[in-house]
Amino acid sequence: MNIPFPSQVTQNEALFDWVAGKVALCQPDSVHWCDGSDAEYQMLAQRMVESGTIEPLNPELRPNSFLAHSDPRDVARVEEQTFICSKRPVDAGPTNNWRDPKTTKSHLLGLFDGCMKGRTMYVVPFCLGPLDSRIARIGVEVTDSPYVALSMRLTTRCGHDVLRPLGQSENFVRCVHSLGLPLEEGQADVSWPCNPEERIIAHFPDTRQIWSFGSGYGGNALLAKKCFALRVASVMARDEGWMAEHMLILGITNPQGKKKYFAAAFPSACGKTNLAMMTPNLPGWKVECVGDDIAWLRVKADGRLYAVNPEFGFFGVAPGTSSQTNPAAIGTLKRDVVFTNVARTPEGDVWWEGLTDKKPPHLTDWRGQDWTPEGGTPAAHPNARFTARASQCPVIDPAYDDPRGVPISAILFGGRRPSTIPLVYQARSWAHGTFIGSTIASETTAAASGQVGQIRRDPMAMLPFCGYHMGDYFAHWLDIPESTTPDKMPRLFGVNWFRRAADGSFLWPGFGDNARVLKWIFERTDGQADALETPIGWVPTELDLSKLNVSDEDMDQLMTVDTEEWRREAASIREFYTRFGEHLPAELRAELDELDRRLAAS
Ligand code: OXD
Ligand code: MN
Repeated sequence: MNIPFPSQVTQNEALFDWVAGKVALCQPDSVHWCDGSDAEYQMLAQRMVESGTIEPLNPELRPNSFLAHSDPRDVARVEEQTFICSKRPVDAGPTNNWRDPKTTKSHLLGLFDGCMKGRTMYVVPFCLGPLDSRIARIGVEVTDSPYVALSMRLTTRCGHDVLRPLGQSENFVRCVHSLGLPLEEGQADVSWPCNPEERIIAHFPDTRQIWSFGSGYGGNALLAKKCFALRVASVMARDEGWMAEHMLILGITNPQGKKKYFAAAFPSACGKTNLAMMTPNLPGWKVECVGDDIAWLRVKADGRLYAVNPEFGFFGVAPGTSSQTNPAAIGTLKRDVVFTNVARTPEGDVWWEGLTDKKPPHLTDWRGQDWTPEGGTPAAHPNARFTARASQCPVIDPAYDDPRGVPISAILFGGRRPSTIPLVYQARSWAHGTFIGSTIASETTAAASGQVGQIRRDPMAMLPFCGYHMGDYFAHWLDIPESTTPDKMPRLFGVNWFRRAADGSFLWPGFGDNARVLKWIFERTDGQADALETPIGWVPTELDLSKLNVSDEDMDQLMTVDTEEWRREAASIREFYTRFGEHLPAELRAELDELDRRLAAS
């Protein structure tokens, strides 16, 4: 087998040996080493148009853009088939599925033996974080999916450019991915190859390896994203003293031109992309996007916490995105986009639920079937996605690719909570904020397979993404300020855009009006806006509600800290905390005891 090593760009023997080993194991018909060029992008797209995986959209409406329809069995992350293969079960902790590394590796070697027959192996070197930043880390993914290779091109810094900073280093995360459907001689391919019966996504945090088999969708297959930038990176961050978090990063400028950066952790499909690119409904305020999903953070020599976005593009949830809810996303999607599982219009453009107020009379749905509104089924899958370069976002922050990162003034924690949690409240300290982050809960969404709409606790929005024992992860959070002084650390806040009235309707308009909450946070980080102390933290005495149509009663309900509801909440947190046993840091138990005491006194 001729492996096209790019010897003109690198002589890295460890890399060549590793790739050669994977070629010998997977036995592809050919190997393509991705250089990251535009010509390569076109070649990959062309191959997939020919195989029926993607179809071109109308170039006049959506230039250089494509639509993929996945196999209906392969539409979301599969948490129950995702494993952390650390040495001992206790290293993975109670919130992860653990598997023994030795037996899992031999199972994988069996699955991967000959798994790429009849296909091309793509070798994708990629860099997470700006190329020359100290926090950046390199990975290499081998995959038999051109869809994955093309999506990696849109969402990471990848190709030959990455081989220079890698140099001769053996220090790269090894990512092995296969659709798990080899082709026998003469066997016809299907448009979305996958193998749901044998699906497995296995992480080996100790040896920094990721092996994924049987799925071609999103976080299961784009191994740079959830698998590396969160699960494996969280272990690296613990070992090296930094943080890998499921957070957006935004820049916010006030009417006087003062700029700050905030990070915010929300579970999947809770509006991170919308918040990160928001158009504020407050005159003179501006929001710019550094990242919409993942942040790597580290305390630097000046004592402040800095963040970079390890990614280089967006893999966003399409349904619900419109020029009302997220005009900047709509601007991002004008051209050079890969859509997956949205509907197609007769004119050759895309549509999804929420894109327009009125449903089109006739579409081809995400399953490729004729669709009319009367049929009552969704035209786009609820976890349908768009994949696009970050640089295309009309409000991309000028510092999004700055190797120095951006200094963070506030961190927000949120989730979908129909009751109990007020619109916004401020933690009393870093430890109290860590407590708030460790207890966030949310209604489950379509981003992962399983039941939608159940409330589950999702600490720091990392429940599916923390690569080690969650109790130790809490301890790591508590340790972060050790190298600095508390006044230099970001202030921490809880938020809830999703509180509902008795009739089930949302009390808060959300989207651009969330700027009113960001304004209060901005001013709090300057020690300015007024706040009232409650048993759960500081809440605003007032928000800027100019030109907003929300009744006083609704505002009261949004801000209410109901003692009875909170007693139940504290009891449920106490029960949740029992899962972590002796790994739960004493500081968090003390925070919970303090909350109980304050509630009893109120
Ligand atoms: C995502 C997710 O794709 O969180 O970002 O599921
Ligand atoms: Mn996410």
